[in-house]
Amino acid sequence: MLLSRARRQSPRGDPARESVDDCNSKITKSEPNDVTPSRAHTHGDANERRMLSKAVARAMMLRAPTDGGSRIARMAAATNQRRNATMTTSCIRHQFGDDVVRVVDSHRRSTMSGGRGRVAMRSISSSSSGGSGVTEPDAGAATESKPARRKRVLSGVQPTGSIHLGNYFGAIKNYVKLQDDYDAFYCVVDLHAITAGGHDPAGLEASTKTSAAIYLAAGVDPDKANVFVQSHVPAHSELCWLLNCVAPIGWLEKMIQFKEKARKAGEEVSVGLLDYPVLMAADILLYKADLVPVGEDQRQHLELTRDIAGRVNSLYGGKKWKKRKGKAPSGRSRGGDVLLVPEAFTPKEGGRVMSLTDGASKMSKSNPAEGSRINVLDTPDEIAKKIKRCKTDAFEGLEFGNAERPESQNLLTIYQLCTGMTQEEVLAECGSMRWGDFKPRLTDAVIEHLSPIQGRYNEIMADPAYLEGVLKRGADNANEVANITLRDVRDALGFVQY
Ligand code: AQP
Repeated sequence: MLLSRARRQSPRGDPARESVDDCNSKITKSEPNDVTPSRAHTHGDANERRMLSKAVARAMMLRAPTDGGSRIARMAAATNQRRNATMTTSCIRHQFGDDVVRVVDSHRRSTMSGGRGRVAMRSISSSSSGGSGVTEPDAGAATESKPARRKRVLSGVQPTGSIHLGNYFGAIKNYVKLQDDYDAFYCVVDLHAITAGGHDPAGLEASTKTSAAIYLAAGVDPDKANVFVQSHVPAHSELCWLLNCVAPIGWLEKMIQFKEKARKAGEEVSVGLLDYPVLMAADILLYKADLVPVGEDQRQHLELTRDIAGRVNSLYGGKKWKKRKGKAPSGRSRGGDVLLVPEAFTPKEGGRVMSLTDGASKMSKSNPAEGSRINVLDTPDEIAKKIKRCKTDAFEGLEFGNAERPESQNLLTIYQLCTGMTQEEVLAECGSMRWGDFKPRLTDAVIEHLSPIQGRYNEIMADPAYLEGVLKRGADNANEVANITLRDVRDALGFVQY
């Protein structure tokens, strides 16, 4: 994992010690002492935390530099063990990487199975350690102590109004799927929300909190993923500026979303709207995201991100960077790519949920017609009314894949997504139905799918301290990762840094 690698190589003092201190202070900042049951569930009980922290200390000892000798490593580990009575698994993952989490898990398993927490160990060469006693796990305990970097995913929704089924199926639902296998960063992109110009400040504030709460209610787990607000990580704005000076304006003027929105905004169109894809590129590139879950509508922006990253790499990376010799601030040697070129991930179904009033345009927050979308927080009555009035056609039966029937395609797809059925199952059940029979069925399916999300949403919104804690913790982790990239970009571009 990038973060742990970078931290280990940090030129600033003892990196392992520093990481733990940072993590500790984060936890004391963002986790109040009066842990509510839901928070206790999220963060584990005190015993578990103590076990984890012992294992972290052990893992750190295994990782301690071999040139300092085992005594120093053991002392550092013992000190850190005391300091870390409150470390959580996600904190360990972010600070030390997956390999340490694996050692921790292994330690925990051995403790739980009645042992004294002993992980099978073998000595490493005393010639390299400068003495005996510095150990590392054997194949049974941590053979995977040098795994590949855990892949990272980043995505976000802008808080410009109510999150609708398009945002939910096109983006948020995939956040939940990806959080188990990826190092996940999910932000509420509030800086994007003001690009239309003349926004309502109270609305932005409310929508930012609502959007974050919907992420969590939909199943994003703050113990697995970092959930944060984009503007809480200033590196987004700074990297955007640096990329602005790299991206040719012609690239931005070609963006379809800009052209469409600029046409609507007329003379009032803001510079921010034109610059939106550069800010999006900064969002993604800061985290060295391997994968970006987006709906179809954002794929062009993702392509632009790839182009911008490539341009930075070719203008400032490679030999030019290497020639300046020495190390970048992250500890890596100068040279090679400055930024990682990401991949888009668009789900097969749900990548493009269409408007209820026009099956040929996408469901969108900015459509002035409220009846064109179903919001995740709509009441059953609102959902029923919207579906009752939605556009249909005069064809017999219902079908997928007929270009002349975009409404049939869209409404069947929403049904499929809400029920979890396959296309074949949907067709078998509904293919011969008339609209009048299908609409109530679709209404029930949407209400049933959204009702548990709405229940969890209400609980989260009733506990503002919890939401604040999640967002602060997420921002702390995000700042740490983002600043590593930003400092390297500044370095590659020749900015003086102390
Ligand atoms: N209709 C859609 N179908 C599938 N995915 C969609 N997304 C948006 N609309 C659909 C995906 O949701 C994520 C967040 O989008 P956003 O809020 O950042 O902005 P957007 O793409 O511009 O979406 P909206 O809701 O339609 O906003 P407005 O009206 O302001 O344009 C993205 O991953 C997007 O692909």
